[in-house]
Amino acid sequence: FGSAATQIQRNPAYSELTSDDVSYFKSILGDNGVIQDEDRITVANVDWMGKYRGASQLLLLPKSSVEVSKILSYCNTRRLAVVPQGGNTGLVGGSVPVYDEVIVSLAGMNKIISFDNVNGILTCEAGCVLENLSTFVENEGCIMPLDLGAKGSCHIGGNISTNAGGLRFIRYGSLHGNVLGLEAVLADGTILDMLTTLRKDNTGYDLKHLFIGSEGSLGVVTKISVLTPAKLPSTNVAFLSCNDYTSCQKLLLAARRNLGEILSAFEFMDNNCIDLAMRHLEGVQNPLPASQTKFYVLIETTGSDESYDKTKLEAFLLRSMEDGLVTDGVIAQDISQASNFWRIREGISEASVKVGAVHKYDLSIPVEKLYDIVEEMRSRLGGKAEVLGYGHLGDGNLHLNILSSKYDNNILAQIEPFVYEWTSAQRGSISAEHGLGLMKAEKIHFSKSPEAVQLMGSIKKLLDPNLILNPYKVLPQSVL
Ligand code: FAD
Ligand code: 2HG
Ligand code: ZN
Repeated sequence: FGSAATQIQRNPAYSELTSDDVSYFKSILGDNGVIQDEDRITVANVDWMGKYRGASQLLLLPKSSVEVSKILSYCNTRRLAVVPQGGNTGLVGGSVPVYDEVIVSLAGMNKIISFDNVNGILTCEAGCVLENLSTFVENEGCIMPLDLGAKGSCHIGGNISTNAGGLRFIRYGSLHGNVLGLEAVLADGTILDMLTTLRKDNTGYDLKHLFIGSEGSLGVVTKISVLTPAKLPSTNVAFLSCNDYTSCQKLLLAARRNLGEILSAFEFMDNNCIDLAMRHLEGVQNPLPASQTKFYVLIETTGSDESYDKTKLEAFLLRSMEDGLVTDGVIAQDISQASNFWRIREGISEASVKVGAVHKYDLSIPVEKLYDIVEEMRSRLGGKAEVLGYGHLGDGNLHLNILSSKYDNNILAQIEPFVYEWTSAQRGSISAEHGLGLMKAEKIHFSKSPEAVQLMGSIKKLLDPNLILNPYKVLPQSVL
């Protein structure tokens, strides 16, 4: 399993599932909430990339926070390990069992609870699919503060548990800012109600933040309330080519200065990404087929005045061409062209898994240095694997994808620990937005001090003393 390969042994402190356990779960969830069907279990045991595979025999589908509470309280007493699962689109092996952990899926908790359209505050259960929430709030004149390629499957609870970034981060910022409140169930079954809908609330420690980005290791998120910005009437998308990485950086600076308040996305990809997308994504067209450049940038603007926004974007592009930052470019003339541009950018992940084996690194690196690691990796691997660089340039977040036809330990040995050491030397982050999961639990020290990791271990042990929640993930075994 490539970088998924873990040397971690099953923790013998965990009990093995018995038929009495299954009977208990049936007594609280009914037969429909207790899944043992092999096909359904197999799907839930394997991650989106087909790279991480667990051996769970049980998938539970609670319908309420009380049911989640009963499940966890029982598992805690019995010492049955649990994996909380949302849409199972995570990219670090966090959402699937490592061994025989019970999978607790939030898919059955998908109700919208309320929408305050004066303040744009949505309250819903954690298992709502992001795209369904987007459709719902758009009908109310708002948008979700985050958007990502996995929107059709990922849950808002999964987004919060990974603190997902995505394509709107540059405009609306992190979920730490947009999530107003949440409800979480602790390992012992305590239901922690922090489901406020207040913009300002400085009463004591803001505990909800512990659950944002903790990847199911501290509790199961069951309900959330989130700010939804107003849906603005004018959106424009441009697809541009740049000859070199320095031009991409200069273009970003120019976009921040000149597009200012209407800039809503600034994404970049190298030409290897475009080649890959053209090879593997059905129905997409290269927006700039004649340009033989190394880099492509997708810029989106969102504002309230169609003609003002368009004029502003056109003037920006003209100036960028005159200044030599952009060699070619096109502004989408209709929705289908705009979605073609986005399909290319959002489809890179999907295309990457079609090659066979993929190693994904999700790095925060100062923008000036961000592409150096892609070039260094290419020269290290010397053609043994395909190296792609793309990501959320506006947020300093690189997605480095290394593709080969099958997993090969020699390739992996060329990549790791080099990629982590390099990132650490730049004081970057080895997990910008995807989390640590199983893949990087033992690598956390590349981005966090020993003291910080120790404190994380203490928090984990305080909230989950029997370590039943998402074992082997997020934190190194040494601090538990
Ligand atoms: P899962 O994959 O099911 O779980 C992820 C983690 O959260 C696991 O550790 C799991 O145990 C935990 N978890 C899930 N639900 C809960 C819950 N209710 N309570 C407690 N813990 C829970 N990520 C980005 O940040 N930005 C992107 O742009 C982006 N684009 C993507 C595009 C594609 C095509 C794909 C496949 C993935 C992408 N991702 C991206 C990664 C992934 O989609 C996100 O991490 C997403 O937030 C995961 O949500 P999920 O519901 O699928 O969670
Ligand atoms: C994206 O920005 C996602 O497309 C996925 O975060 C990145 O697949 C990846 O490496
Ligand atoms: Zn991303």
